[in-house]
Amino acid sequence: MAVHPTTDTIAAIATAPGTGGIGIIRISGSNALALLHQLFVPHKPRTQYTSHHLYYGSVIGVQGQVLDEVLAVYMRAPHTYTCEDVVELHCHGSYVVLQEVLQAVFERGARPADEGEFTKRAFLGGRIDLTQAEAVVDLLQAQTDKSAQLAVNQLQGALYAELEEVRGQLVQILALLEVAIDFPDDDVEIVQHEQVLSQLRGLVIQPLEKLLAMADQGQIVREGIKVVLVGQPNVGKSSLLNALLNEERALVTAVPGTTRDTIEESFVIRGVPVHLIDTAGIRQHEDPVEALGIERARQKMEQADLVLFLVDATAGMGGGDEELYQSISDKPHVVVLNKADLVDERQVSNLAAVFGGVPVVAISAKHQQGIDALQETVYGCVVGDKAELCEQMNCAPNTRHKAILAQSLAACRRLETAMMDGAPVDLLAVEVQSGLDYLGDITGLTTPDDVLDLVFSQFCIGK
Ligand SMILES: Nc1nc2c(ncn2[C@@H]2O[C@H](COP(=O)(O)OP(=O)(O)OP(=O)(O)O)[C@@H](O)[C@H]2O)c(=O)[nH]1
Ligand SMILES: [Mg+2]
Repeated sequence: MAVHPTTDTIAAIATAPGTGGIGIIRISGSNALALLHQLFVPHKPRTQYTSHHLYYGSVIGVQGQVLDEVLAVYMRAPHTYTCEDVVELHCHGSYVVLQEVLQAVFERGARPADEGEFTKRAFLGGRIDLTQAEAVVDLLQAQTDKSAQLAVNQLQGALYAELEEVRGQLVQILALLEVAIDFPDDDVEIVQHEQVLSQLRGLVIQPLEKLLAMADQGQIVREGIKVVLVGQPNVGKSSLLNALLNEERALVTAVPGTTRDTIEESFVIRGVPVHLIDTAGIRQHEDPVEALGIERARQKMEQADLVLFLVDATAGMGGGDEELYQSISDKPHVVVLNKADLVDERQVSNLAAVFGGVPVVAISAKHQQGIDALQETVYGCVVGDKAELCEQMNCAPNTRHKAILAQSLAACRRLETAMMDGAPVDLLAVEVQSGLDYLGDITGLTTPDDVLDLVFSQFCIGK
């Protein structure tokens, strides 16, 4: 990201690229109002604009030509997105018009905004903390209701509040330790040794562990999981893809070797995006095209978060199945016994018994039977024993937060051990301070500039 003064006036198209009903140019900085006066001719002549009111009029180019008819709004600092004076021009949503209007703004002295610069100014202005700024990116990229909800909660300060709670506890512990350092001879027994330890465990270490678990679940909710359908030709992989998507997406025929290339589609199970990949049936084959498809299937198997291993229940585990199963059995997997409509229950349970301990679901992809149960099993594999956490989670720490949370937790665990070992008080204070500093890095209190640049470079221009 380029280094620019944070005080000059910036402008960008704030709406998505492409043609829309309207497109918005956003201008922020101390010159915004002056620019409005130069650029905009209101329909009813006026010399002043009331903050947060819309005005109808025209935007004019430097030669006085009308570029567009717009609605303009001036928002006076500090009650704006950036905490600075902001002007927005609601233009017609043509890319050409927006570019012309933006150019006219630049010609009057504003400069192009960097990625995320509006949000960065909101952060630097103290309106939001760094976790709230990051939530803006999550919100823009959310793929499901659930991930959007988590991002909104975080935008409203849910993660910040949790971190502040932990920070508050650490500050209290530090204060107690400092009393002991400052008055070593007094009877200020580090007294509340047991009490401090239990405060540390219950109100610092446990909440940090919970936040870390939320980061893992949050990543799943945000990014989803890769599920690969694997099996011999004709076991019904493409039929299952169609059943899960509820549409005839892949070709299904009775000819083994129908699917050659991989087919990727996404759907959602209980708020978790599932990226589902149908592959070529795996067998020894001479056909060079099919062989390429099989090679690709093996690559996808390697990258899978979860493999659905399909077996044709009418054929049972043949030689080819055994070998293929060996190759996926060390990955997280679910065994799917397909074509259960053609066999009786005893055959199903005999076959299921072969896979002791592994989740097995009997389905009929063709007749849409057992699909809900399969979805529940997949969800169970994804969330593991964290189902409750996943349901109650109110925010989702990202990978950056996760790495720092882990360091803060490590410092707190060192503190716990040092306290149990009766280490000197000043040493304990060092660990508390280190735990505190890490938390400050998450919220932006003490975050170095290069990390800030990295965070804001993930934004689009105009946000
Ligand atoms: N009776 C029954 N037939 C099924 C079921 N699932 C799939 N079939 C049939 O089995 C045949 C193969 O199905 P596909 O879905 O094409 O199988 P595939 O595993 O994708 O096969 P390849 O792409 O060749 O590897 C088709 O004739 C399907 O109609 C099922 O649950 N019950
Ligand atoms: Mg197929």
